[in-house]
Amino acid sequence: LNQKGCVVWITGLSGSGKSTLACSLSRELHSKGKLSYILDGDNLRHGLNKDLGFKAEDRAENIRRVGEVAKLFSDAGLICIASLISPYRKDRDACRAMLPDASFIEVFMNMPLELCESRDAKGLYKLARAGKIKGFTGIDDPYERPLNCEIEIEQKDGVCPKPAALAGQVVSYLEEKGFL
Ligand code: GGZ
Repeated sequence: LNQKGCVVWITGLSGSGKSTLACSLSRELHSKGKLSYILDGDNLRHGLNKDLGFKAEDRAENIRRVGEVAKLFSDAGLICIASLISPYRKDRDACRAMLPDASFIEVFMNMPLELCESRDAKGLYKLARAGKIKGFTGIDDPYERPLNCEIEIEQKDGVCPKPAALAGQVVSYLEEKGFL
């Protein structure tokens, strides 16, 4: 196996398309014969992290654990795709610091809150607006934008790029950096 592992860390608001990009990227890597593994915040909260809530300390612990697991996958030579809101810069930077230079690739889903809220697949924004969920990221809890991420995903002319195109963008980056 001559695969150099790395962590693609996707951060952004709920509904910004993190999980969709993670799936699309994983599929694209699979089709290239590359092993990847998705660590999805929402899924892990049913198992490994089911003891954690959404207070700042709980989110920090959530991100720390996922960072440690991502590091294990990366050490094993896989491309680990972590998809978590990870709203605090210091928590994301702590994960970055765990990994060898250049092998932590931060992808920022820079989507407007209004767009994320308008999607509201699970109706959580609606509940947050009604005060039925307290401390919801983007509503009454902070999201700290990355200051120097490797890849930033934005809308172009009010249109969100297609997941396959976004996955292609990440794949190109990974090729350029010698991870593929
Ligand atoms: C943010 C919340 C909250 C609060 C429940 N704030 O869009 P989803 O539903 O499927 O994914 C969100 C998920 C966030 O988990 P993470 O592990 O990614 O968060 S963090 O990185 O901040 O630890 C959302 C749901 O959980 N959810 N309550 N208060 N998102």
